Amino acid sequence: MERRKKMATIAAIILTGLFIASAVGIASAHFTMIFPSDSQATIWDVAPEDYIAERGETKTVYIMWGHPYEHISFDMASVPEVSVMKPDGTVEQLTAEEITVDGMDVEGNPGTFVAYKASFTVDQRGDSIVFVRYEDEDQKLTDYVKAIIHCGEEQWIGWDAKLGQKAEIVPFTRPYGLEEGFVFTGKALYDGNALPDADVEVEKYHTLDLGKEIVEAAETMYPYDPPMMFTRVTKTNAAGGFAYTLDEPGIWFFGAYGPEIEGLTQRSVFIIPVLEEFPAEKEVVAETPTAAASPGFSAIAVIAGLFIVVYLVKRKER
Ligand SMILES: [Cu+2]
Repeated sequence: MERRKKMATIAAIILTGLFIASAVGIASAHFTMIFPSDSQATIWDVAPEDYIAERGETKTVYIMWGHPYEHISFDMASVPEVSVMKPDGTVEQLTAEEITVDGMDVEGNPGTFVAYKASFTVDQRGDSIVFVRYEDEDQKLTDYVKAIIHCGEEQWIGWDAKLGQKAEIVPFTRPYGLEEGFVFTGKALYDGNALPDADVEVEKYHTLDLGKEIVEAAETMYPYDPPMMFTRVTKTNAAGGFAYTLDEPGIWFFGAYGPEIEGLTQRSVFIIPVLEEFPAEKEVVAETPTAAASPGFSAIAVIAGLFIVVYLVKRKER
């Protein structure tokens, strides 16, 4: 009896340990982030406009590994392969240069982390697709990531290109000019074929301060499962298609989980910059101060009109 109790206690300790370990590990989804920026000092202030370029501009993209929602960083464990496909379909391989970026670790402490950067010249109008392949043994993931750099008025050429990555998301929705509240639709491919019935994780990036604040709020409001708020999940249908509403402005990540190869899950990732509501609701109200726009005025006008009609009819009758 005594022995059985002891065994049960040991088992409970082991199980608790395993639970804590897994809870830390799966706090939310790791993503390979591609953030364009003018300088390393401003990478974490990434905005949708950073994914827009002028012709002739040199674009530098910073590649980081972490939890975008909580603003948690990890070292990149291997050198990412970085390339760009130009609007005319030509592919250029880029040199990934190792850098260190300031960030916050999984325990909430500040630290510096291994990341990479790469540059290219935007020499064509249209859409250049920056794509990255990154392997992480620790997370047992191979990421195939795409981010679109758009250049030129009405030059909506190239955003839906199929690159032929091992795992790839091809958008159905043009991934720029999107506002908060818009629905993003795309298709997940694996080896060029539709990836059916796959998990698609959806996560929005937060700056450090906002990340801390929102994680705390989620932990207070949903203590039974805060990460359910960090990482949303949808699935692909039989044709590999999926849809999700981008309900807030900012930089969004979609990751579709494919099969495992030599212990590494092959995942396709697509990054989408989302603008604020346009036109902003406040502006509309401010810019239309005429009384005619208010329903109250129209009602008064209708009633006044009726009185005039009744008056004219009565006058005729006399
Ligand atoms: Cu993670």
